[in-house]
Amino acid sequence: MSLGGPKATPAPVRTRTALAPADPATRYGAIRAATARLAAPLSPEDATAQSMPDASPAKWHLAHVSWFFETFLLEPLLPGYRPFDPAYRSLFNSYYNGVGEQFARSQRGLVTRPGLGEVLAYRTHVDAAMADLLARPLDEAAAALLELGLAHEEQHQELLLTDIKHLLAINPLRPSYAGRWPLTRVSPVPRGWVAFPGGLHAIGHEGPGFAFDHERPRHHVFLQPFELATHPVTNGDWIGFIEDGGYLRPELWLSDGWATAQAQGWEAPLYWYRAESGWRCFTLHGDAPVDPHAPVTHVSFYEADAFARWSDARLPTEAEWEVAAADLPANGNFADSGAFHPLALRTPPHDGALAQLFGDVWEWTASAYLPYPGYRPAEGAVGEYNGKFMSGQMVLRGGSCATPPGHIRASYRNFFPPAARWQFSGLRLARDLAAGRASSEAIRRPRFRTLSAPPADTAARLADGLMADPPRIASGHFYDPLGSRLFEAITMLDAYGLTRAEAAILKAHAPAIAAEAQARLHHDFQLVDLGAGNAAKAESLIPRLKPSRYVAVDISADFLKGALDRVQQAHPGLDIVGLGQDFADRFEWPADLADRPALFFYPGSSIGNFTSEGALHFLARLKAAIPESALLIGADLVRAPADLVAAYDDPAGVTAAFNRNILANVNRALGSDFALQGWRHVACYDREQARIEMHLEAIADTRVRWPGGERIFPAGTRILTEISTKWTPGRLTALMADAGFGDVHLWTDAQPSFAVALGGGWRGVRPD
Ligand code: AVI
Repeated sequence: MSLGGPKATPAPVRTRTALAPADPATRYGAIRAATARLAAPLSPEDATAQSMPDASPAKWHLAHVSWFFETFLLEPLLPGYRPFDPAYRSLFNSYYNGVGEQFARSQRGLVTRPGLGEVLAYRTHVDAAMADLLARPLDEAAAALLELGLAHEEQHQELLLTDIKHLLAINPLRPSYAGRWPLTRVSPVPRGWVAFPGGLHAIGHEGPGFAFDHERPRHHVFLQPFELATHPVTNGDWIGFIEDGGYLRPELWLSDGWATAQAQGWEAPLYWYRAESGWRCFTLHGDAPVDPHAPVTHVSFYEADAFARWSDARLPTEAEWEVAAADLPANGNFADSGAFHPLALRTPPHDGALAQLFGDVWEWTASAYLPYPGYRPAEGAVGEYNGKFMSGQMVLRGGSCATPPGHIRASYRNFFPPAARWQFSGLRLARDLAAGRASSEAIRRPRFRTLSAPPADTAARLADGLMADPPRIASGHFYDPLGSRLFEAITMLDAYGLTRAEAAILKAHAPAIAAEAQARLHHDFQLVDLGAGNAAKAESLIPRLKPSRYVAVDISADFLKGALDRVQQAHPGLDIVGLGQDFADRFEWPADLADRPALFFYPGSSIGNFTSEGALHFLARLKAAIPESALLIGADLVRAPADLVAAYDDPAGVTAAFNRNILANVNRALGSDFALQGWRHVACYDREQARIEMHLEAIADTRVRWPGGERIFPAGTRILTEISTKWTPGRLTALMADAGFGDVHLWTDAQPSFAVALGGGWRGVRPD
């Protein structure tokens, strides 16, 4: 079998190399003492119970590793050795048919005698005899068996931790195995990609030093060019998967995985639960919040595979993983850190480097656990160690926070069935790289997702609006594909100068705006384009602002696809996300995208389409979603009413068509029977409220029906479809400050007809 476990010293060390090679007796003593330290916090009751057939009681682990030395070294090699208790030969035999009978694995927790004290005495007995044996010269075969026994004990150290975690997690008191681990804030590190060339590579163990039989022989594999993510998938990434219905969408899953997820009711990693304050989980330090920046763990191969598909990526093969790891020191967060939990990456890896390859979490690979070409199990019963498990299991690489330091190496192969979740198992993404491409930058693709309001809710709210006095339709319903095209046409009308005025300001003041934005944000920030449409406005900003991520938000992710492909071509290294969301109606921000400060970009005076309370509420929600954010906003200014009305009532009738199209969208969403030609477009200016109002006026008495309701609109009845507030610099500045985007800097055109304002960021929240 394959696995690892820790040496429990409490210092929070992040790098540790292998135990220095020492004489066999010293090495034996150190590893046995490490096991005893790991078991020390456990009561006899803790050590006896078994939580499931896959997990063994700590007492059994303590005894079985001693049994291994007794059976394979002491009995055959130490003259006169007397077993501690001959009955232990089958009681603590795990799966070695060559040794004889085995006690049922699923009933190990029912063995109350021998008690923990007797098992510890058994260990002492074996240690004394091993001291005798190790005082004599060992031949090569005996030395190899000793190394195997030590590696075996280290594997059970890891199992002892994962099995006790599974047991304690069942207890509603959520007891802690070890004292609390201090939670520290880290700066999130964005995922990057590291490219590897295709061609012939060698993998497998060769040369001196211990390795399990299944790591041999070293052999050649042919790989296509590929790239690996700089670090493992994080909890924040995983929350994004959950929120996007990852556990509810069979198309993301392998058939067996989907069946298992359904049968076992998976909706999050093992040990997670949803609390009012957010996701929490059970750790070896007891109950804790899920750290969004730490690697996700306790996911099965099936979940890892579904996540990779959702991410438009895949799991690496074990050969790809080993090629990437081959020259790296096996340092990381192993069991000696005392964390017993994966930790967030603190600093970004330098260019071209992979982080957290060793330690933290075992990384599932896409590779089935199979023999390497030319593999031969060892002779005798120890030949049962690995080879007979080469069916129905998947390979994991890299070790975990429960693996003892020095136990792991680049060629190390761990394996578990694809549904197993109780190990510290996570994943790192991989992608194919087109031949000849030197880096991933060239083939990055935008990612898309949709956060939609439940349709029943939408219909109910539409019906309420139609029954209200005066009746109204929320202006979000303008923007189906035709509505978006009509709006684009509006922006080109002579009378509608707003879009051009804004573009001119953004262009004329681009260096100053970029300097202001950069002064207010961490160098690693995301540009969040609210109402991105064709992304043209953001495209002019990106080269100057240099965000690390561009998130385009619009009512439908589908509208964004063409535009974002174009932006990606122009900026191959940029992380691009298209988010479909009616954000003006209900703004939500995915947790995995809250990993870095944001510059919210809300151009086009769309803020005017809210009521004044609505505008404040919306901007305040942006601020609350990402407190370290800044806001770059465009606002149409108050000017002569006749000019304003002309902008919303063009002689060509484009705005009228745009307005009437809302009825077609309502018919689709509500199932109503509005006849579009029965309604007249009206635009007027309310001086008191400084706002344009658009209405649709019934030309004649009109009855409109929808499932569950109807209303007669007498001729002349107006349905309010949009308000478009006009601003003064003072009112805009006050709104921004009230929402938390203070310290406002404002630019206008000469007339002035339009203002672009920037507020917030760390300068905006600094106390004066
Ligand atoms: C999207 N929004 C800012 C436009 C506006 O001017 O209020 C919508 C619009 N309605 C008619 N023309 C343009």
